[in-house]
Amino acid sequence: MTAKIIDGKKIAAEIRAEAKLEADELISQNIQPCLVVVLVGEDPASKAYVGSKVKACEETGIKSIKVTHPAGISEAELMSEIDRLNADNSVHGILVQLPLPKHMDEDAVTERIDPSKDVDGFHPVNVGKLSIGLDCLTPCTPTGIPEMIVRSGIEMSGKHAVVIGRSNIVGKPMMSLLVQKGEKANCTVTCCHSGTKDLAYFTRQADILIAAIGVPEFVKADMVKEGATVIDVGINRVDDATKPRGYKLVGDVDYASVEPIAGAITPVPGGVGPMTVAMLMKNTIKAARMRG
Ligand code: L34
Repeated sequence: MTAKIIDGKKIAAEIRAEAKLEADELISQNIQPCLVVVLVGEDPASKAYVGSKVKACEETGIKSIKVTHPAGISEAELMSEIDRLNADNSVHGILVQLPLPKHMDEDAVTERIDPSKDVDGFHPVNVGKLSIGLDCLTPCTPTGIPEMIVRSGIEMSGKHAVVIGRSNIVGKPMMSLLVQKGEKANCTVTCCHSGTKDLAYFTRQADILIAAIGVPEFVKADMVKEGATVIDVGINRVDDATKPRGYKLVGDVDYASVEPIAGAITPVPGGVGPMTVAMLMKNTIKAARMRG
């Protein structure tokens, strides 16, 4: 059996097209959706991701403002910038690209953003709302995952979803989303992490296996049940002298060995990454609607 390849790039393009229609509608009501992306420092991966976000905004009709700061900016300066953006009624979404330089407290910065402009869904108010099933802004990466599964014709309701990883950005919000009622959720959910004993015992029971560990090619064929849907959240840059950029991107799943066993699988690149950016467009539109 060969797996169905879940084409994140294609599904992301569909979602951006939907977001464009919604943006056009808002613009016709004299609301110009506007996202501010704040980039601190020179991390090459962060620069690339922010670049994709700005490009997606252009395509979608969302106004984007990219604010860049040197790595040495003080936390106090960054905080006052966030305060200004919070107070600016023409700004609907604020995203501070992570990771931040070591001298900054990422939690404090995240909490400074007005929850109604928190298009990352990282603010504790949004985390809490998600966990009790209230409508809110939800983190882009995990929010894109049920979208890509369901749009690939795979049912989620009643399935056993196993998430590997418990980060605040992916693992934990993924658990909250999957356990909710609804067509794009309603799963039985297991969370595995570095403290899990006999990890493969759990992962082999997954109908839907979501790998968000941050270890290149961690998930091997013997950890996957035949026919499972495998979602690879990892984006690891691995040195490769044969590539023009000097590195290749690999996921947290050993694609070559897992693909023949899986029922469906997401590639890296071209899987979860582009969906993250597309869901950011949706969140920005949602934030613009909420505020007007
Ligand atoms: N605040 N920080 C904040 N919000 C986020 O949602 C993110 N994330 C993660 C890192 N920091 C963040 C992103 O935007 C990861 N991430 C992200 C965004 C886009 C892509 C990957 C990760 C992406 O477009 N990936 C492409 C390939 C990119 C490449 O060639 O390097 C892909 O096809 O997977």
